[in-house]
Order: sequence, then structure tokens, then C-alpha cells
Amino acid sequence: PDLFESPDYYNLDDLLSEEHKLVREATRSWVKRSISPIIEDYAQRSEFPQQIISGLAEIGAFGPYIPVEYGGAGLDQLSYGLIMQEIERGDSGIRSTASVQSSLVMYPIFSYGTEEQRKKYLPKLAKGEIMGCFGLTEPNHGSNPGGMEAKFKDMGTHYLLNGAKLWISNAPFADIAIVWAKNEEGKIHGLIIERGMEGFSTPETHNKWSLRASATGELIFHNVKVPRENLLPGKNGLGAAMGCLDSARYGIAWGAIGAAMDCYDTALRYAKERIQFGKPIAATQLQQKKLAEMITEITKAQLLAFRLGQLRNEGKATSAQISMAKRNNVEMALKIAREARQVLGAMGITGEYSIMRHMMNLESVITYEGTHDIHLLITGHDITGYAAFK
Ligand code: TGC
Ligand code: FAD
Repeated sequence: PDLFESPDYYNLDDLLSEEHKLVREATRSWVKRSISPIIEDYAQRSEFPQQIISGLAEIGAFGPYIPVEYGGAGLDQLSYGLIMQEIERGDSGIRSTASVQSSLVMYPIFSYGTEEQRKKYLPKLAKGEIMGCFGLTEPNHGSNPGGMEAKFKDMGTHYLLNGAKLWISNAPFADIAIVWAKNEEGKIHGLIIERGMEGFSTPETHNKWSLRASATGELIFHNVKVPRENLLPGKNGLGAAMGCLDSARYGIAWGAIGAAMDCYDTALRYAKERIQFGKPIAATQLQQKKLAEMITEITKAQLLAFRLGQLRNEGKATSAQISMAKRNNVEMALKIAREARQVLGAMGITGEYSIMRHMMNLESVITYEGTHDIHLLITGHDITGYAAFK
């Protein structure tokens, strides 16, 4: 990993500012120092490396675009994307932790919270002193979160919350959870739930073959008394939850490029060194086809993500544009991981190289934050006007 050079076939660096490059470099060197040496071991043991939380906070991975006055790094959307790219070059599970904390916990508190909520939670979340998770998916409602069954009742002095969320990243250790539930009128609201509230538990989900270095769990609410001041008042309806997803999906469109770059870089180096039939396998047409297609797809994905970042900076990116980039770039990364693994032959299935871990991780990435199918249907809806998922 020390030799890693970022593929930049179309001189995208010319379009980045000095700040973008500094942010990327700082993240890259932290990933090399703190993630690359330990990640395989944690993934094999299926454990989240808790000790990296302070490092993630130091490089500004928690709330990169949240204003400095609330503890964020005050960076633009391109910097956010580059940070996600570099973290996912290390591991998609670690990027998930940063995505959830930034886009699914800090973003809703910043965008829909009161000034008191912002001041109470954001600086601590930015420093990693407290960690958050995001509960939208339920056992009976994944792609169709609008059908959610979690509900809360207004008891006058507080709300009473009941329901269950499943497949929640960071749930087993999170200090707070942003939870989406319906009120008595069936309107969806976001609530801030704190660990320790009576009737709230977070059992861990075991036996994953994917995102093994990320902790996943359930959120169970049994008559949980929630203080009225823990409701996010700024926006309600499914659109409030979806706004958070837009931010996370944008970050994933960049993150997937990082995983793809690492697979490509590993395969290219291996192909130049591995001798069969008296010559490097890189000198064979079949392996060149694989490698040439990989760099082509990475380059296209970079251009998509870069332009989307510009649109996000201008506040002009549509949800459908974000869906297209998330869908394209994650599939691109998964295909590259599968091809790159074959370039390494048997060595590709071992933990000596990162490729198989990326490949297994990306099976989650292509499913969470909207499945590959759902993002296609979002594009279909956008261009035809017909919502085929209904
Ligand atoms: P639909 O009727 O189309 O929309 C309901 C309301 O939501 C609004 N909306 C959006 N707003 C902002 N951004 C978006 N992307 C939005 N998509 C929809 C829409 O305008 C409408 O608002 P209003 O005011 O008119 O009511 O909704 P639907 O019920 O037909 O469902 C469609 C939809 C969009 C929910 C579905 O296509 C979808 O995206 N499903 C996927 C669910 C999903 O992505 N879940 C992710 C859970 S979180 C997660 O996976 C975290 S993993 C993190 C990690 O570890 O990195
Ligand atoms: P389903 O919705 O049951 O879909 C099953 C299959 O049917 C899919 O192939 C899907 O594409 C297809 N399908 C569904 N509807 C249609 C349709 N209308 N037309 C055609 N095909 C359709 N959620 C959170 O809220 N917070 C988290 O932090 C979080 N973290 C996650 C971490 C991991 C490791 C994983 C794997 C998931 C996580 N999720 C999280 C959940 C994730 O968002 C859901 O898994 C995802 O939205 C899909 O829901 P589902 O698994 O219930 O699949």
C-alpha cells in the first residue's frame, strides 16, 4: 500500500484546489498509517477497530462540510468526496462509520435540529466523543421505508416510542440514534434517541460475510420515553430522511472509487511482477483487457463524481443525479474487484491482498443506501414520470 499512486488518467488533479489535494493527502496518509496495517485482521475477526475513532475525527472525517462553529471541518463537497474516497480505499466498513456519523447523524441534526440540539450534539460528534447511528430500515420495510411501523405517541410531557429497526450500521456502540418513526397522524419524524433510555436496546447482528470490520445491529424500542426536546422539528415526512440519504449516497459514489482504485492498483502491480510462460502476465492481451477496462471505468466514475460534487457545491444536484452516480460507481467498483481478484489467481482469495475484502464489502454497498435496482427505478421515474416501484 505504501507505493499506492492514485490513478488520474484524465488529469483531474488540475481541477482540484490546493485545499482539496491537502485534504486528500492527509486522509491518504492517515489511512496508510492507521487502517491498512490493521484492517485485514479486524475484518477476519469480524470486529470494528474502536481505536481509530479519534483518528477519523482528527482528519475531519466526521462532518467535513458541517460549519466550523459546530465543530465540523467547514470544507466543501469535493473535499467530503475525496475524504470518503481515501477512507474506502482502506475499507468500505470504515467509510460507512464516517458516512453515517457525517451524513446520517450530523447532517439531520444540523439541517433539521434546533440551535440547542446543534450545540449539544454536533461538537461532540465531530470530535468522536459520541458516536451516532441512523435507523430507517425495519424488518418488514427496506426499500419501502414509507411503510415503516415504528411509531410514537404524544403523552404530553414526553413521547412514547415503539418499534424495531434492523441492519443499522454502528448500532452496537452508538451513543445516540437518529430514528425515523410515525406519529399518531402517520407523519414521519426524526427523533434523537440516547443510549441508556429505558426500553431501548441494540443487539448486534453476527455472521456477516461483508463489511466485517463494521458493527451492524438492531434498534429495539419498547415503550421508550423520549423527551419532547429530542424531536427534530425542522422537517418531517419521508423527504426528511431521504435528504440525509442524498448526502450519504453522494459520499458513497466517491467512496466506491477508492475501493476500485485499490483493486486496480493491486492488480496492475501484481500483473507486472507475476511471470508465467516466461513473461509478465501484464504482457498478455487478456490481462491488459481487464486492466485497460478497469482504468477506463475508474476514469468515467471519477468524472461523474467530480461533476456531481460541483453541482452539490452549487446546491443544484438532484436526487436522481445522485442515484445515478451511486448506482454506476458501486457497480463499477464491484466489477473491478471481481476482475482484479482473477488477475491475482489463487493469491486473490487470500487476506494477503485487499481485493477479496473489498469485493465482499461492496456486496453490502450495492444493497444499502438504496439497492442497485431501486436506483435504476429512481432514474426510470425521473426520465419517464412513472414510478415503477409503486
Ligand atoms: P416517494 O413518494 O417517491 O417520496 C416520498 C417523499 O420523499 C421525497 N423524496 C426525497 N427527498 C429528498 N431526497 C430524496 N432522494 C428523495 N426521494 C424521495 C419525495 O419528494 C416525497 O416528498 P413529499 O414531500 O412529496 O412527501 O416515496 P416512495 O414511498 O415511493 O419510496 C421511494 C423511495 C425514494 C423511498 C425509494 O425509492 C428508496 O429510495 N428506497 C431506498 C431506501 C433506502 O435507501 N434506505 C437506506 C437506509 S439507510 C442505509 O442504508 C445506511 S447504510 C450507511 C452506511 O453504512 O454507509
Ligand atoms: P428489500 O427491500 O426486501 O429488497 C429485496 C430485493 O428486492 C432487492 O434486490 C431489491 O432491489 C428488490 N426490490 C425491492 N423493491 C422492488 C421493486 N419495487 N421493484 C423491483 N425490485 C425491488 N439501513 C438503515 O436504516 N441504517 C443503516 O445504518 C443501515 N446500514 C446497513 C448496513 C449493512 C451492512 C446492510 C447490508 C444494510 C444496511 N441498511 C441500513 C439497510 C439497507 O438500507 C437495506 O438493506 C436496503 O435499503 C434494502 O432493503 P432490504 O434489505 O429490506 O431489501
